[in-house]
Amino acid sequence: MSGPAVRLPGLPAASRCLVMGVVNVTPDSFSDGGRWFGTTAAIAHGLQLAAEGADIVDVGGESTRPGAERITEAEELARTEPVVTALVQSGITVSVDTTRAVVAERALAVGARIVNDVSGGLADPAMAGLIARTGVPYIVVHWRGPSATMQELAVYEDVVAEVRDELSQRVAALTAAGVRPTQLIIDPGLGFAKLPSHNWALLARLTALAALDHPAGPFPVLVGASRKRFIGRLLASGTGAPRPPLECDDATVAMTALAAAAGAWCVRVHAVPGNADAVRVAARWNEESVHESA
Ligand code: PMM
Repeated sequence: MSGPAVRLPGLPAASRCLVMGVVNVTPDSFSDGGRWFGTTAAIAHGLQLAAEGADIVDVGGESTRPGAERITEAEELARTEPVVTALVQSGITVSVDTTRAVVAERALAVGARIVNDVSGGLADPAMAGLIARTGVPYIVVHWRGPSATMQELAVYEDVVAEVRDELSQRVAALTAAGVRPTQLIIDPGLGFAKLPSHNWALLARLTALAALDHPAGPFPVLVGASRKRFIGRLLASGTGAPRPPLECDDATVAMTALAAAAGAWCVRVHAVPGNADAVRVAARWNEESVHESA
């Protein structure tokens, strides 16, 4: 992987894996059950995540849980824009989690610095042009289709090779539209058209994935494992009941330590403090491994 030291346009150079805190301005997200739905609650939560050590706060207005139906563009704008505006005004580095170019454009206009697109540009043909024009860092997530039907698309012969090929195709399409490779961060899209076994295979091969099939690789990698269902399944009780998402934060910290030690650029998490500690532990650990191999 290119590791955390990578430079992205408009962002300070990082000496360790970054922590992205999540603000879902939605009534129905799987990971936090709609606790931050409403402008005031969402802003307060974003401020808290930053105070706890989040380097970036990711603001999203549309739930991507499996089976979720889409909301209108107007609704998504009404949910995200005031929250992005307030967090930017407080000096926070904000990313906007959206698949719609219009929502991304409005967020950038009020000061968001990163676009996080779980469809990797596939959901909205206008997204590539916006990213090329604005030059901002863009998170390209592996995606095969909308949330309503994505689990039917979780069919792979070799998940690592296929995700790598499909992300390589997205990077080729984006650069053909004028996006510079230095703007791009890639993301395996854990849980997006993936079964638990697919997610684990991808996590174990992050370095292979980061190279992609592209001359500009390796790319910085973002890992979004926090509170996801496959962690809950791993930690299921004796009766087979999955561990609820809000009880998966300790396991998320373990995933963060492993991802950061493997060279991830950023982890996207719901609870910041433990993960902020984990990235520091991994950075110190890796520093020593560099000395050892020198
Ligand atoms: N997962 C969710 C939403 N946005 N963005 C990126 N880059 N990577 C992810 O894995 C990702 C994402 C799923 O929703 P959640 O907010 O409930 O975890």
